[in-house]
Amino acid sequence: MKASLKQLAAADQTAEISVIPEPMKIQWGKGSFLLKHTTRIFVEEGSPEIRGIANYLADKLRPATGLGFAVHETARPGHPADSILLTTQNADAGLGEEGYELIVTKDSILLRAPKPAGLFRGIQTIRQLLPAKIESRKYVLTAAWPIPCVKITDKPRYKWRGMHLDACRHFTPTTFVKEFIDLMAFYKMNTFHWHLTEDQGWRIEIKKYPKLIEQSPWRKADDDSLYGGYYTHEDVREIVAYARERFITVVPEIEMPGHSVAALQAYPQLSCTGGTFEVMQEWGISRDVYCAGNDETFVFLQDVLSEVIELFPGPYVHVGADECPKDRWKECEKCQARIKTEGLKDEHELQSYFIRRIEKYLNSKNRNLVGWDEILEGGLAPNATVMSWRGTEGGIAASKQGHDVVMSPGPYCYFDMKQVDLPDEQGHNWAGIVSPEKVYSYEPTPDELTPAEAKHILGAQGNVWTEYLPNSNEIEYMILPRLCALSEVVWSPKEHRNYGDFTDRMQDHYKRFDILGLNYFGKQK
Ligand code: TNX
Repeated sequence: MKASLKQLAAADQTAEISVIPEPMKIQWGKGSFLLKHTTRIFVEEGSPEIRGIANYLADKLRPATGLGFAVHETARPGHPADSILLTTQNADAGLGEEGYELIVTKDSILLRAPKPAGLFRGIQTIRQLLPAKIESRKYVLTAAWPIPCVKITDKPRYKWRGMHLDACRHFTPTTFVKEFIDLMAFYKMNTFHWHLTEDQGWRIEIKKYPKLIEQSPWRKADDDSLYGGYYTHEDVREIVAYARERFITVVPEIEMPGHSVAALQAYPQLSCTGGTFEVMQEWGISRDVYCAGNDETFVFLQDVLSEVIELFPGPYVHVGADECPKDRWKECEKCQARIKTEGLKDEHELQSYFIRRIEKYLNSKNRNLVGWDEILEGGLAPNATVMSWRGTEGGIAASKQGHDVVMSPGPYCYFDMKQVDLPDEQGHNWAGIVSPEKVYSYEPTPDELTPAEAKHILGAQGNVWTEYLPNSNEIEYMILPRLCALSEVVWSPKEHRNYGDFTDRMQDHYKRFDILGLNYFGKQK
C-alpha cells in the first residue's frame, strides 16, 4: 500500500501536510517558507484575471496574519526572494484547464498553471499548507506563518466535480449560497447545481411571468402565514459572479414536466386539469404536472428558459425530468391528441417528446440539456447529458449510447441521508445511510465500460435535498465532511485513495471548521 501523506512527511522530517483533495504528486523539501510583513505577491503583467486571483489570495491571508501582501505586476519570469509569484508563463500545458504546479522553497513560492483556473485551484493548496489558524477572520498573534517546502504537481481526475443544492424545499438565502460556494472552492469543486423550482416553491424571478414571484415562492406554513422567498435577477447575477470568481460554473435547474406545482398554482392553464392548485406544503410527488399537449406550456417554458439563459452564462441547463407521474397525461385529451399526431407509443414517449422539444430550444441557444436519468425512458434527446441518481444503471446505459453522464447515485452521493445509524442523527430521507467512508469509497467510472464509453463519465456530484434541512446549520452538518470525501473521489488519482489517511488529514480541516464556526458531522458538542 502507498505510504500516507503523514508517513511521508514524518520520514522526511518535514511538517505534516493535510491537503484535501490529495494532490497528484508531492515531492518533499526541507524547511519552510515564512510569510512576513515584507512578503509580496507578484502576478504576470497585463492580466486582470490573475490580478483578481492574487487579490483573492491576499484577502484570505490578511485577516489572520495582519500582514499587507501588496500585489505587484512583473514583466520578468523570475521573482525576487520573499515573494509569491502567480504566473501562466512557462507552465506545462499538459496540466490542462485546472492543473497547477506549486514550488515552495525557503526563499519564495512559485505557483504556475497554464490557465487562471489552475492558479485558483493552487491557491487552495497554499491555504491548506498554512496552519489551520490562517482561517481566522480575526488577527492571530503567532510566532510564524510557515508554508512547508514542497513541490506539488496537480490536476483533477474528472472535469465535473459537482455539488447540488435544493433551494426550494426551504429557501436558501444568498449569504449561505455564497458560503456553500466557498466550501466548494476550498475543496476544488467546480460545478454548482442550483435547484431552483419545485412543487413547494419557485425561487427565481422571471420578469415575463410576475406571478412566479408574487405567488409561486410562497406556501402556507402551519400557522397560515406565508413561508418562502426567491432570488431576484440581481441576486442571481451576484451569485453567478461570485461563483465565476472562484472558477465554479453554475448549472441552474428548472424542473419539468413534473415537480412544478408552484408554477401551476400561478398559471393553472398550463396543467392538464386547469387547477386549482396550492403551492405544496407537503413533501412527495404530485400527479399534477405541465400539460404536454398544450403548446402554451412550451411557450411559457421557453420564455422562462430564455431569461434563465441570459442570467447563467454556463454551458448547461438542467431541466429536471425526474419523478413525473403520467396519470394526468393518460386522462388528458390534449396529451392524447399529441401522442397521436406525433406517432408516439405511450406517455413515456410523450415525456421524451417534451424533453426533445426543450432540448431543441436550448441547443438553438448554444446550451446543453442535462436531465435526471428518467430522460432515458421513452428515448434520450439527441445531445442530452444524463445525471444518474437512481443507482448507476442510467449512467451506464447513457454512456453506452454515447451520451455524457454525471454520476450521482443515491447510495453514495445523497447528502440528505443519515451519516450513521443513530435514531437522532440528522437527515430523514429514505432508509439509507451514506457514511463519509461510503462516499469516499465511490468509484464514478463503472468497471463494465469500455475506455471509449468511460470518456463520457464527466464526473460525480453530491446532492443536498433539503426537505428536512431547514437552515444553513443543518446543511453544513450534512455536507461536512462528505463534500471533502467526494472532492478526493473526483480530483485525486484513484490509486492514492486511503480512507485512514483521509480521516487523519481531516483533523486539520475540523480545526478550520471550528475556527470558521461551521457545523459538521462528528463535531464535539
Ligand atoms: C428524489 S433525486 C428527488 C427529489 C427529492 C429526493 C429526496 C431526484 C432527482 N428527485 O425531488 O428531494 O428524492 O427525497
